[in-house]
Amino acid sequence: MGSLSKQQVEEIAQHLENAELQAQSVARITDDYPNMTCDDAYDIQWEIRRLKSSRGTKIVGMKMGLTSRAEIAEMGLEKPCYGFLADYAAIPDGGDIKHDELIHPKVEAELAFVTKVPLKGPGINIGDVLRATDFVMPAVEVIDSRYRDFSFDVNSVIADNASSSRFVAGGAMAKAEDLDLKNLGVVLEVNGNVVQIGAGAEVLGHPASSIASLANQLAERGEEIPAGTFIMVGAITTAVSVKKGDHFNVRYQGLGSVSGRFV
Ligand code: OOG
Ligand code: MG
Repeated sequence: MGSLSKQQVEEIAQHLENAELQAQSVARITDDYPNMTCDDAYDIQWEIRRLKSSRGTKIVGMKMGLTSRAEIAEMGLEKPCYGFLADYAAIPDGGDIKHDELIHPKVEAELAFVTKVPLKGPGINIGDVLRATDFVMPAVEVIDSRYRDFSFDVNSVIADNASSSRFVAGGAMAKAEDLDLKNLGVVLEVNGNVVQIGAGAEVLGHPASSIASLANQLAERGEEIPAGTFIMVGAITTAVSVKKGDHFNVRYQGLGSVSGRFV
């Protein structure tokens, strides 16, 4: 159940989208709306999505966030959160990311699943996800909270489209059955230095469980994951702050690498 009026949802959505488009940080919205609920937060996120779509922006995928054990424990969460990917967020592998368009970006190593049939919750499990997966491929997410100092609580971050800002998909695709998704190792380098390492199990114990959670959460709003959806599962490494001039390269076990540069 939500506690905000339709008008409040629209105002907050506009406010957060302006912060994104102008690359200006704002205070956490829960400071002004302490009683807002998770449903309110998703109402705001879906309103931002509607605003963008109404201007012709295409939604090119979904992302999961707060999927690591550390984040779940730190924030006392029951489930991860989701957000959407806008067309302008896609950066080609090896491409340039304009730092000035962002507030305080961080990079995270992720994996993306691409579905071949619709996934409709409730009750979707890892097995359903693996059966519905066309292929898996590497992706690097650039997160950028619109909140001052990256300081947020779970409802603020959900409303802010789970800090989605840019993403780079690349490397090699593979069938899920040919990968050891839990053990799949990842090495994140910034400016040639290894700064984070991780394995797939960082994502809710198994990356496919993140997709199951997305299907089941979308079902609560009468939505499903359509066939052909690109979904980033959540961070395998801790997010690393980057500044203008930094370049990153992420090596994925058996799946090549993904790179990019902040200009
Ligand atoms: C929220 C988004 C986190 C992930 O992969 O866990 C996220 C944030 O920390 O800003 O994208
Ligand atoms: Mg992420």
